[in-house]
Amino acid sequence: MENMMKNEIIDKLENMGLSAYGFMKVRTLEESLSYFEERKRLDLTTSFEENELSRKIDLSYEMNNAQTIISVAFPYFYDSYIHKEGYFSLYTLGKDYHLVVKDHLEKVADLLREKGYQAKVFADNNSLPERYIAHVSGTGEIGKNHMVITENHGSYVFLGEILTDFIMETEERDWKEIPEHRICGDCTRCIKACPTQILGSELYDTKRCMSFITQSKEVTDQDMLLFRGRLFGCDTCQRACPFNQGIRTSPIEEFRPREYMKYPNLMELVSLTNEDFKRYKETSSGWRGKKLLQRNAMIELMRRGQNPPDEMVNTEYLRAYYNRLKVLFNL
Ligand code: B12
Ligand code: SF4
Ligand code: SF4
Repeated sequence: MENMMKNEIIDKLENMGLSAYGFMKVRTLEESLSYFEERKRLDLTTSFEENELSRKIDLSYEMNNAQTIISVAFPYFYDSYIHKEGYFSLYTLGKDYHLVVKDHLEKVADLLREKGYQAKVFADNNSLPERYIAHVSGTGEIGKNHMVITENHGSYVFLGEILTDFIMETEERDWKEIPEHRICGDCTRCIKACPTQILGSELYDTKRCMSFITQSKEVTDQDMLLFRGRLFGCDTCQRACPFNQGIRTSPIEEFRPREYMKYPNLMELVSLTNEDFKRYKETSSGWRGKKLLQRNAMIELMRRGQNPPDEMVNTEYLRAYYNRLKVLFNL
């Protein structure tokens, strides 16, 4: 019975084109507590992650009778094109991944529910340490850029999970292997490429990641100089990675890049209306709000020496950045 159910789950995932997945027993991650405490003590965390550590290490926090976690990687890569006049990170180009991952996982969870088991799905909307789970369950390996790298799709994958009360056999990897980053060997390309030079240690300042900085409401002048075309997110350490060269494209049609995301128009973005913003909200670039996209587009526009017309700079928030950018870029 146990194996039949597990095989059905595996068949379902494979039929959806998902080849990287794994299974892990639900438990308390005693081994992670001091690591997470040390990161907090050194002020290396962001407000985007779960900072209540008792939740983060308790894998049953989201479902108290859970026995097994199914970890699944969702490939999103179509191509690595960079638009010269400002670009969005590759993960934002298609439909919002939270919705896509959830939709796919619900179909798998239904198999369990049909047999009378409970199943709850998650995608980046939870306290679960998703990469840790992906490593232990065997979904992928952790690179020196801290990304989960999969065999067929490199690190251009999202992670999702199913928690269930169904007990499954698991083959778990030792968590002590994480800091060894064996998959990388002697390679240090991502460490060299990182614009803020935060990689190279297990204790690194995630607040200094350009992905976080481009998604922050307040940005310093010094950091605005580091955007260099980035409109939302950062892919530099992934673009540098040999495991992302020559990978297969995503089997998931919803992740196909939308034209307006692939070839953004900076003037259009600065003058975004609420109506226009709706189409960005459908992607993974919308969750921080309209004004953040306007600001990021304005940073790039002004870096290129162009002044947006006065009527475009129509909110106090944008006006404040406009004034700072004028000084920063001598316009
Ligand atoms: C907060 C967050 C961010 C922050 C901080 C990123 C970071 N490096 O931690 C910011 C905004 C900067 C960010 C950026 C990005 N993110 Co993000 N982010 C998250 C989030 C919500 C939490 C991550 C977290 O807890 N970070 C704290 C660090 C320390 O943990 P971690 O690296 O995730 O996992 C490690 C620890 O748990 C550690 N660990 C645990 N116990 C122990 C014990 C010991 C002894 C040791 C040594 C280690 C250890 O092992 C894990 C692997 O190293 C997750 C979703 C989730 N719920 O997990 C997505 C997530 C990690 N992000 C994701 C993505 C796609 C990105 C970006 C690529 C987006 C982009 N293009 O801009 C970048 C990548 C930047 C990078 N190189 O990491 C994906 C990653 C998929 C993958 N293939 O790995 C996730 C899993 C979301 C998802 N569901 O798909 N993100
Ligand atoms: S996403 Fe960018 S800033 Fe963040 S670690 Fe990678 S290269 Fe560095
Ligand atoms: S670029 Fe090199 S060091 Fe960095 S994750 Fe990829 S293989 Fe590892």
